[in-house]
Amino acid sequence: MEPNNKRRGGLNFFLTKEEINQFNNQGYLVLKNVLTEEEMLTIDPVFDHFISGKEQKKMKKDFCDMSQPYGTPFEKFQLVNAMLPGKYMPSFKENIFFKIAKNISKKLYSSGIPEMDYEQFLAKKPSKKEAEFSMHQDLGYWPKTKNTWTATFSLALSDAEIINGCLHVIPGSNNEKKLREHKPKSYSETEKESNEKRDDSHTLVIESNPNDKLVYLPVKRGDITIHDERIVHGSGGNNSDKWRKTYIIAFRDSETIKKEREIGFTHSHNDQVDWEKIISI
Ligand SMILES: O=C(O)CCC(=O)C(=O)O
Repeated sequence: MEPNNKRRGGLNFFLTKEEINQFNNQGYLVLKNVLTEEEMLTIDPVFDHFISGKEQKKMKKDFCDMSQPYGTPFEKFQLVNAMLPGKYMPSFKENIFFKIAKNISKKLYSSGIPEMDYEQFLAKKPSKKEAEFSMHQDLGYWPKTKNTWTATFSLALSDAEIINGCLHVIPGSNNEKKLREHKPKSYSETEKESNEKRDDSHTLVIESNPNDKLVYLPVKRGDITIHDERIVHGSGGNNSDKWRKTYIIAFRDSETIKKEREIGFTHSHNDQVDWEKIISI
């Protein structure tokens, strides 16, 4: 296939009314051919630098495997996670994906000011069937704020399909009145009986509902998915011999971000947040 070399609307990506409605009603959107191949080549080296563990010492818990507990040695990683790359490499902050995603976020959120809240690199190593991202709603991870508006962008650096663990969502679950219950992920039967703490692994899990209808979102390199803060989603393991790589940026309301920062919440896994005390801010 020919690499992508153009984008609709240039830097100011064009969105149709139907796309905006789908994001608002169904809680997700897939956009094809968002970054050109030339632009993708500017992201690859930074992504690979982080995912290869070069900044691990500096990043502490921000470099981890989100399918396993903290402290898992790098050689055993399956789902490699690098939080806040722009914090650790400031020259990367205003990259092309950030600029395009910011423009799209303004079109999705016309009633407030969207700002970047956090970013994250995720990579599933080849042939790691346990490299799953447990089902969750993003809001389940965050302090409860009055305004929860969020658009989380995920740029495919590699093609992603069911076989290498592409994103899957439950369309419309964003409209459920109550957030589902999130519990820290258990790694063994013994742990299930003990009182696992969020500090042990960061990863939270929800029980699925018998009526849940999963929709897979396969994407090609340069495509993006966007999801909101309430949609139930996750991704499966990597049963292929190729990596799945994705770059995530979340935009939230500027006032919400201010509130998060006031309690020391920056989406870093090194944040010292007392989750027992924080209910809403
Ligand atoms: O892309 C994935 O595998 C999961 C990412 C995710 O859960 C998120 O961005 O909220």
